[in-house]
Amino acid sequence: MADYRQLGLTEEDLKEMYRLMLLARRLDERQWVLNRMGQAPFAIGCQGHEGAQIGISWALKPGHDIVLPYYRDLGVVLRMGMTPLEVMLDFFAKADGPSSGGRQMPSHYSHPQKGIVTQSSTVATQTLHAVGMAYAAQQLGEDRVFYTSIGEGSASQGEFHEALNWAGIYKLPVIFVVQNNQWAISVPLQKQMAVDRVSLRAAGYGLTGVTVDGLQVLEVYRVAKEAVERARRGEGATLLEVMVPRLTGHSTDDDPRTYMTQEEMEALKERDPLGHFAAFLKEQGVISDEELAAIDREVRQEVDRATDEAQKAPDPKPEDLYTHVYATPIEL
Ligand SMILES: Cc1ncc(C[n+]2csc(CCOP(=O)(O)OP(=O)(O)O)c2C)c(N)n1
Repeated sequence: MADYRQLGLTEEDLKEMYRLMLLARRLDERQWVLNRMGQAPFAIGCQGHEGAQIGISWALKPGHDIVLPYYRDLGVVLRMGMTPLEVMLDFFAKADGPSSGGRQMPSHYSHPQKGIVTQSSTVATQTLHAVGMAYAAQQLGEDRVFYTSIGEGSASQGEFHEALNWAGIYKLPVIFVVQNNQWAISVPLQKQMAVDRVSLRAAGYGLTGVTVDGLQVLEVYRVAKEAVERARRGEGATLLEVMVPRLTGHSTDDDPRTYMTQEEMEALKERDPLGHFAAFLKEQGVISDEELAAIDREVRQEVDRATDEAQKAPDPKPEDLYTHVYATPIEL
């Protein structure tokens, strides 16, 4: 991996990056367990994508830049300042869930104060929203950067191509991230596109295109930092593809054993970014086994507290069912 000092990172930065990756993982694992216990209807996770998500979002300025994430972006929204409690309130569809007060599906993150814009369930539509917002920011003379992300399967959607085209014409400050885990539910990459890199498409729209291994967290950060700096200088958008493993099924409603072999699923575990990043930090003398264990203990406690508090929080009131749905209130 790249030399972290040359990238302007400190040991504290690296530890915080690791902690956020682990927090995303432990929250995600908890959501799957709660689903299997029958306490939540649906979970869709980030497991395997955490290194890519933290590497990229570390290059953004929380509180200033805007993210239009997709459902796997738990790491990104934590980096932007969403708390574990907020994540779990949303997960249980509670009244105080910041994303929608219990109206949206889980993992459709939204938090206006923290610069997080909700996605529609229709994949890739957020890429056009990012372009529209970036165009407005450009007209206003702001130096905000807009992050938006999708999976490689969603790169087949027309919206994505329209978004790239518009961003190219107007040199918009957008980072288009494609988290390439090779699968769109059960459809493999080869059935989605005739080239093996989504980033190749950048050339057709006049954008910079890069593919980077999501296991190499610092390399991901380096490339993202360059993209963010380019965007802030007014030099346009980047299509940044990160290669990641999907360590779970597509969602809790999916059974990957129907389309993947046991060997294929086992092999993916070799590409778990958490183990790789922990090993790198140890090798660099940044962290010890004791510190890693302490971070894990603290993160597990944080997840326990968030889960307990969110479970006890009030559900939305039935009389609020039609709020924001009809202009004229409906009598129930
Ligand atoms: C336009 C549209 N078509 C189909 C779906 C159903 N759907 C939800 S997620 C998904 C797969 C997306 O795969 P990919 O973009 O590769 O992302 P991944 O989940 O693998 O990270 C599909 C087909 C949808 N939500 N929207």
